[in-house]
Amino acid sequence: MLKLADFKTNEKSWWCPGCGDFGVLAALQRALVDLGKPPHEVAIVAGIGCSGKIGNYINCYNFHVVHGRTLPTAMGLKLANRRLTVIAAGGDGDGYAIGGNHFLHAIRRNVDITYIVMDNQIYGLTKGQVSPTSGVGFVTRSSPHGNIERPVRPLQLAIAAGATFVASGFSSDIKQLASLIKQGIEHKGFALINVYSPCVTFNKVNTYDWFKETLINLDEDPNYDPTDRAAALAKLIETDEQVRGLVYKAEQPSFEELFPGFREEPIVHQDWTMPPEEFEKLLARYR
Ligand SMILES: Cc1ncc(C[n+]2csc(CCOP(=O)(O)OP(=O)(O)O)c2C)c(N)n1
Ligand code: SF4
Repeated sequence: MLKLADFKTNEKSWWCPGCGDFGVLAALQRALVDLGKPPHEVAIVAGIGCSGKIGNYINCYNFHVVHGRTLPTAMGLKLANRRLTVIAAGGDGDGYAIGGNHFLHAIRRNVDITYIVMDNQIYGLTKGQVSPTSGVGFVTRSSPHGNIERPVRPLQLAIAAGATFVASGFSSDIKQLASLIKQGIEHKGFALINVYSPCVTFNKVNTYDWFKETLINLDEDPNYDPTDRAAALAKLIETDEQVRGLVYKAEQPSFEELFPGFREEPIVHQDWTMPPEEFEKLLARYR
């Protein structure tokens, strides 16, 4: 039987006391224990940012990749060995600014990975600049007169781009977040879990108390139907994405199921060796 301790490392935490990312780490570890996934069957691909440190604190395969490149790396891993549970994780800057284009295409491809974005509406690691999810008027070190750009709305963007699983978590509700992560991992295809994860050092506006007051819990609304795409979009527009819970879910074939080369054994278990003379012939065709 797996225990939480199986997913812990001895690495000293680099996060500020009170950082929302602690809750995300705890929820992810809880979800993996509950799903009975042993550490050697799990890989986490983490981006650059405070949030990207999460991979150091969880005992499984960990790839700390170049800023904004979590999703291509995670998709490559999954396609090479689809027996792995692959989690991509990073910040709102990592995912929606420099990695924004990959975000759209990962959704479109529907590779079976789970993407956890720790959304603190600011750049934490680089000490408090505006991020793509920062609100209008937000005063930061890079916007001293208030942010004039309208924010990206990741949940609406994901649904509009064809996402098959979209959830919104809050890092101080570890129970709900662990449940959403579990559902995301169990979902066949790309699963986005955007988590409101306060940066207590640089963001004094979007605090724990602020989220507690504003977030509407969709999981507690008996009239909310997460399989209704139009209703999900309408709810996100109406609430300006101040929601938590399962937002939208649809069944669609995943990329691996559709692509003939991946239907058999995972690539890492297939024999790809080629006799040297055949390899030379192949090379000659391209000279
Ligand atoms: C190619 C590249 N551009 C810029 C940076 C600088 N940089 C490091 S982390 C980061 C943004 C961090 O914000 P976010 O992704 O929201 O993560 P957080 O630290 O808030 O968790 C930036 C711009 C970098 N490391 N690499
Ligand atoms: S700077 Fe912000 S995001 Fe980074 S560890 Fe500290 S509280 Fe967390």
